[in-house]
Formats: sequence, structure tokens, C-alpha cells
Amino acid sequence: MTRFFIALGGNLGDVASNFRSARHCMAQLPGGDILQSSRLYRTPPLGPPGQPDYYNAALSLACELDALALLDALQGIEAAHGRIRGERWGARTLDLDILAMDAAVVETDRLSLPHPQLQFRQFVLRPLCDIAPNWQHPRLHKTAAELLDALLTRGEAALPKGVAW
Ligand code: A4P
Ligand code: MG
Repeated sequence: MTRFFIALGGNLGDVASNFRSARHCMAQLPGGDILQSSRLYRTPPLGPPGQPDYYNAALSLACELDALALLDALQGIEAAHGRIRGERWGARTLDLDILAMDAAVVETDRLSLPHPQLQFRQFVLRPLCDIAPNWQHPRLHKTAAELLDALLTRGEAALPKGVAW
């Protein structure tokens, strides 16, 4: 059984309800077990201007799928929640990214693990630190907590406290 970290994001519709529904769908995957859920954070949008604020969260998932099969499954869950792929970094109902598969490094056309933008994004690292502050990035050799600290030390404003969802 492999442990994955999944990032959830969205800024259209009832995002918290979509997140709960997506979490339920992930628990139904082969061998699926939601190990931990982060709090839910409201975050300023990265990308094209004029979008609503995002909500972000993360969870850890044990499942029997390999990483590519999980990516397929997550894209199916996104589609079932009204996700239409449009402008890069544009508004969306539900975005499910695989942040990492334990300490694995994967580099294929369809999948990079750990997620290549993870270390630059407080909206990813803050929720990840709720569930796995000691997870070690296999390329950067820093923990999630150290990566988040590095962003805050560089002067980024800390996100407001998250809520249960
Ligand atoms: N892909 C490669 N590696 C991965 C991975 N680890 N997990 C490929 C998931 N997918 C991965 O993704 C495009 C392709 O990336 C996939 O087909 C897959 O083969 P996508 O979900 O179809 O498109 P996208 O999400 O629009 O693109 P991208 O570049 O992944 O966008 P991001 O990085 O997810 O950014 N602001 C805030 N505050 N919060 C957010 O959550 N999200 C975005 C989207 C922009 N601004 C945001 C937020
Ligand atoms: Mg994505």
C-alpha cells in the first residue's frame, strides 16, 4: 500500500462541498483510505487576475493504485465535479494534484513527483504541514515545515488560520 499526498484546490461554486465529495470518492478507490485531512484555507489566487479567492486543502491517501492510475482516477473525479480544462491557472471548480508518493521521484510526460511547484506555494505547503510537517522532499532534502518556513522567512505573509471541512 502506497501513501500519496493530494492537494485540493478550487475557486468556483461550493468548493468545500466539492472537496468533501472528492474526499469521499478517493476513499472509494481500490484499497482507498483517507489517512489525514488538513484544514481548509482561503488563499489569494496565483495566476490570471480577476479570479475569486481559492480554497485549498491537502490529504494523505493510502491506495493500491500506481501513480498513473491514481492520476487517471483523480482526473475522473475532477470531471465528475464539473472541472473544465481552460486557461492555464484559470478559475476551476476542483483541481486535484498529486503532491508526492512518499519519497518517490517520478518524471514522465504525464506526471512529475514530487509536484514541481510544491516548494513555491504556501497554498500547498501550509495544508501539507497540517498533515505531514516531517515529510522530506526527496530532491530538496528539506521537510515540508522547512520549505514553508523558507517562504515565510522570505517575507511572504502567512495565510489566515484554516478551518475544518
Ligand atoms: N501533471 C504532472 N505532474 C502532476 C502531478 N504531480 N499532479 C500533469 C497532477 N498532475 C500532474 O494539469 C495539467 C497536467 O499536469 C495534467 O494533465 C497532468 O498530466 P491540470 O490539472 O490538467 O491543469 P492545471 O491544474 O490548470 O495546470 P497546472 O499547471 O497543474 O496548474 P496548477 O499548478 O495546479 O495551478 N491559486 C491558489 N491560491 N490556489 C490554487 O490551488 N491553483 C492553480 C492551478 C492556479 N492558482 C492557484 C491555485
Ligand atoms: Mg492540476
